[in-house]
Amino acid sequence: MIRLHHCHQTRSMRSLWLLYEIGVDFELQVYPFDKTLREEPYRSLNPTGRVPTLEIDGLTLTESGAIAEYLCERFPEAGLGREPGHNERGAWLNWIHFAETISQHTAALTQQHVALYEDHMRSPIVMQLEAKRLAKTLATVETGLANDFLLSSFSAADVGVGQAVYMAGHFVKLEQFPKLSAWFDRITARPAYQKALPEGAGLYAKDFYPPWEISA
Ligand SMILES: N[C@@H](CCC(=O)N[C@@H](CS)C(=O)NCC(=O)O)C(=O)O
Repeated sequence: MIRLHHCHQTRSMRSLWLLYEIGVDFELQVYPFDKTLREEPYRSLNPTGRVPTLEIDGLTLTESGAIAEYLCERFPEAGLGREPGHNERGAWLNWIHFAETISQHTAALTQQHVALYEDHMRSPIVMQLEAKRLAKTLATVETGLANDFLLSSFSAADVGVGQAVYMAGHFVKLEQFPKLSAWFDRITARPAYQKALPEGAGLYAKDFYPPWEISA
């Protein structure tokens, strides 16, 4: 049994997209992005109260990078991993975990723009700084894109970084990065990505949150 615990438009979308790419059967448990994650029964499963959580092979995995590595090793026939000894192994691992470098800034911006809903709680300086630092991570993707994909062919690295860029696009305009934008359009046209999108409301009420604005 494989069971993914998921909230729409969060890092667990990375694991969901990857499971759809692999094409394996799994159960999906969707939660609202609220205190439900910090209460029972979810708290017993993931005491930190975060998503994703993946139950697989009697294990409980709670880190999206570890989940990507585990799933690619467990289902090598999907061809989305790069096994030890492969000439792209190091680059694959680095991109898988670079998704988190992107997402730490998106998480800070989500806290500022979405979670802290009263203006006096927010900091324009933090918003601007985090948006600049987020843009810098996207510039790294822009320069790292030598091919149609992050590596010589589509892999879990595109899923992890692609999902991080999807969230980042709520705070930084992607159009300023032409190679990244073309790659993002390419990978998000995939049916597995489309299936991982929320049907209704997700975490973000708006498509874009300008960093310099405090809402009225
Ligand atoms: N390093 C973890 C981070 C997981 C994480 O922080 N997820 C966020 C959603 S994007 C979350 O569940 N936040 C809930 C909270 O902070 O209360 C991973 O990559 O899976």
